[in-house]
Amino acid sequence: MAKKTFFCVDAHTCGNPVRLVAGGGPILKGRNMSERRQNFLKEYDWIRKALMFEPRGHDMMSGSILYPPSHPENDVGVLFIETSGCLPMCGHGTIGTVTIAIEEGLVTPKTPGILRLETPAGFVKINYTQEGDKVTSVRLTNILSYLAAEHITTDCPGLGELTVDVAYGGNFYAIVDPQKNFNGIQDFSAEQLVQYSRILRKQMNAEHTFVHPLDDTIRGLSHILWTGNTISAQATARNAVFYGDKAIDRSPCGTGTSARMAQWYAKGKLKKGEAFIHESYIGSQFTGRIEEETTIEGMKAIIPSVEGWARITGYNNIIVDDDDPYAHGFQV
Ligand code: PYC
Repeated sequence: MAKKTFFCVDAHTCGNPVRLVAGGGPILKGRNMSERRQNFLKEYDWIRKALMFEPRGHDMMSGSILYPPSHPENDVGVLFIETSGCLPMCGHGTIGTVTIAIEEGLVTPKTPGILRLETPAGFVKINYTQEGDKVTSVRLTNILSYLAAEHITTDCPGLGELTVDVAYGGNFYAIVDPQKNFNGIQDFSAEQLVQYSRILRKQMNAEHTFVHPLDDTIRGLSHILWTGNTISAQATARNAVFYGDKAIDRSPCGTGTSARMAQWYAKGKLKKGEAFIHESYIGSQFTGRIEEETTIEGMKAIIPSVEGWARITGYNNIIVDDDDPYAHGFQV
């Protein structure tokens, strides 16, 4: 009978969970985090399922595992685990992971206040601030983000015809702005958004192929970003990001914010340096900015930054015992 113990530090980033596996994670093969992600998916995906799904996790659960960097000038590598799979990049996951790693002394940065991170999607630079032992804010300068497709029309049962854009910010997002048949997320309950998102994602992935032009291991539309009226007068925009099978991100979603800034930039709605205050479904906020203007395969692209905060909620020694019929989690 095999019994494995994982020492986890739990936190939340602006309301969305982050479970950092600080002990018990597997040693992975691969020259970089992208190759290690493939190795994890092939040989160790049961760990993700056990720690993310019920009964040890829940629909919104999301986490990370730290690895030594593959390049000596960097500080650490991060693998993102989630109910939806192993994401190439996760913004709220990064903010939570950095907060935990610094506060708990899991990583010693070469330069205080800066962390050089390797993620499966590429290099991400972190600037963080501290007051005493507490990390008070984390700003990540994300991977290149771009608007991948515009005005895709699809018929969503229950909603009718929708016209959506697809943008990449570390994951591929279908961005559903107000339509002729509805005005935004304020018209729906969270349950309705989840239900429509599932259908829409399946349908769009069946009708179209979304592949990163420089890394074909990053493929498929994984998230749906719905937009709508803001709650706070200070916010630039609000979203409800769907992931996994039942989750609406409680944070404003870092890769979603990056994707949406890339969409706004391509449409001339956001300029380099302007603050983009993105509000989540529950009203928490990230501040985004376009740091650099660039191109990818002839398309307009940006290097965005996203800033937010996280808080540690507890320590968790999680046991996964083979004699438990639900050792590797379940979904209903
Ligand atoms: O913050 O990038 C993000 C994210 C992805 C899925 C949930 N949150």
